[in-house]
Amino acid sequence: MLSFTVVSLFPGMFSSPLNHSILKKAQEKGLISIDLVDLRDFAKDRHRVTDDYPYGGSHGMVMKPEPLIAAIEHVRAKLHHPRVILLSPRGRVLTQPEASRLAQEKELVLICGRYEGIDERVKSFIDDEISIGDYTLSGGEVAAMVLIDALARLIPGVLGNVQSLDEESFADGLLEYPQYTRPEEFRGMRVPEVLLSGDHQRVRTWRREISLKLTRERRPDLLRRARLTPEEKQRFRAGADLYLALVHYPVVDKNGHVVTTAITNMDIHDIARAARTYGLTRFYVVTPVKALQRLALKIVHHWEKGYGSRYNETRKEALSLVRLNDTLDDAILDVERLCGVKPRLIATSARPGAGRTSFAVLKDMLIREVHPYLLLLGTGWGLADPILAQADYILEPIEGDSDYNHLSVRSAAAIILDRLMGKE
Ligand code: 9D3
Repeated sequence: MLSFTVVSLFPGMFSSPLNHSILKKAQEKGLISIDLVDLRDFAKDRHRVTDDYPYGGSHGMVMKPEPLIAAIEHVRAKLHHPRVILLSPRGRVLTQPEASRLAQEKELVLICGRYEGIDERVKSFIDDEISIGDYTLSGGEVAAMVLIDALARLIPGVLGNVQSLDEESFADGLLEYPQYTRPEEFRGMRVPEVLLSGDHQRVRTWRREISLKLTRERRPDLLRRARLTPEEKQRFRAGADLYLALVHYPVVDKNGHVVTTAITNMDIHDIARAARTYGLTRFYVVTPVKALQRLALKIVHHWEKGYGSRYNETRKEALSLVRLNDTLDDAILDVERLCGVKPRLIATSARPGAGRTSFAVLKDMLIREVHPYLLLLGTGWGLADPILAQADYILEPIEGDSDYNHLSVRSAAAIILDRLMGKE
């Protein structure tokens, strides 16, 4: 039995979500209980005020401490050893492991804030602060409902025996495989043959494979923490931390002037195939020129969705890594969105210079550090100075034993990827 006590200015918001389906049944079965406490009842002044202007001035209002503390003390006195949680954008972000831990508790008190925040002194009366993610809500109520829902389904008996399955699929940390039900054919789309085969081993293998691919593509951050077999690690985890960007602006021409270069078909194809070969999951093509973006999209679309996808499956697999971006910052943001942290930038340059990082040192970092890196390749005569200045590392140049040093960006990409990600 897990008892929730919710303190809120809007207890009425909870009635509908808590009185349907699983949460309703869980309460009926006595597996969870939810008590709603109206914060307004603890505002003891004549006008029952719960908010006030912020000291120091700013927009919006702040929740006064007195009613909140009165409510917390009231519910603490009625319970045994509750854990008092404030729902707050500043809290630890709720995850499945965090939900599992909290579901072990017997009594949870959930404090829902409103307005622009609560008086800081209330924090010393609470045990924990939880957020449900990096976006802004209007108050803690919806977050409290999310928390209740996530915890309730972990209480034995709430889901019946499907429970174990639910935990299992999250426990290995992968995204779920696609599901189908009848009919076998819907508007020309057939249920994959393997699911009709009755061969359970084949079904398991197929589902696992799709989960792994989907996770690599959409949530590489999960993949790094997922439980994989050694063989799966080899195939899916290697290289998940290196990303590649081919920059068409700002780069320099042979006179050192900053220019925008044109996209070339062959660069996109060859570098995408190299990226896929070395286990990368994204290849960003950066150009501010919309017409060139459209051209590149046409190429990618032909091979991904059009005739080319049927003509050449492996080409399709490589080009699925390609993403088009207006600016390098957009590519950086996309890596950050995927991984949860900003990538470190590795610039490349054909010119030697002070403070260049060697391939050996960088390779070592890539193996050791659980952190994304974005490798920047310049077209034309190379990346412009502002980008070199922005980079965390500048890779040493590739040099042959000659006085000629004019590799194409495609060749350089392949050599760099092999030196950083290739098997010995
Ligand atoms: C000016 C800064 N704002 C913080 C992002 C002020 C602010 C906005 C909205 C403070 C609180 C709120 C209300 N949000 C919650 O109470 C809340 C919340 C959320 O907004 N996002 C994710 N999880 C949560 S848990 C509680």
